[in-house]
Amino acid sequence: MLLSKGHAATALYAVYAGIGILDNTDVENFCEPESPLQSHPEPPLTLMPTGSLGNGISIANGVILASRIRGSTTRVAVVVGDGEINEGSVWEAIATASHHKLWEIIVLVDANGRQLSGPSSSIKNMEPLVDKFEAFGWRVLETDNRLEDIVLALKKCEDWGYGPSAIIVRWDSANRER
Ligand SMILES: Cc1ncc(C[n+]2csc(CCOP(=O)(O)OP(=O)(O)O)c2C)c(N)n1
Repeated sequence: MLLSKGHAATALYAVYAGIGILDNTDVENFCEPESPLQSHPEPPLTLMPTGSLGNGISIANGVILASRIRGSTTRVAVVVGDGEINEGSVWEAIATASHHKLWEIIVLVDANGRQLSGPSSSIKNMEPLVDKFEAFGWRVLETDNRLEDIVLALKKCEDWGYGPSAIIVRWDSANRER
């Protein structure tokens, strides 16, 4: 799993605590000067720092291609923000994944309709997202942000097996700006 929107590091640290990589004391020291838990994920605890937005899909592409060269298979899920995808580098990576038919990648777009300084639609509107991903040769699913629905969508992507998949995670029906 790759958290491309690194500013959501607290969610990542909660997962680390849940799977036993951290204990609760570590989590309580969040952002203290000597803590390994800073506002963006950092090595050595997290292999790849992602505080600078727009890099996660490229990193996942590299991980998958390197695995293929080694003769193994690595599946990578990447969480990106709907503000983050304003970055041009995201779309270069999306084109690269379809060129190499990277069926091993699943991108989850956290389409919460908000970013740092306001509504994503007024800062730089990237809708219609489904059409855009499909134009790049991706298979796209849309779901709401309930955990069980996201898990269901991930399972559907696992069965796909041909090229890259994206899941647009909508935060409410009003957010479907198509
Ligand atoms: C390359 C880069 N540019 C700008 C920023 C500053 N920045 C931090 S969060 C953010 C908004 C991200 O919005 P979104 O991806 O929608 O995430 P959300 O606010 O929904 O968590 C920006 C622009 C950054 N971290 N990296």
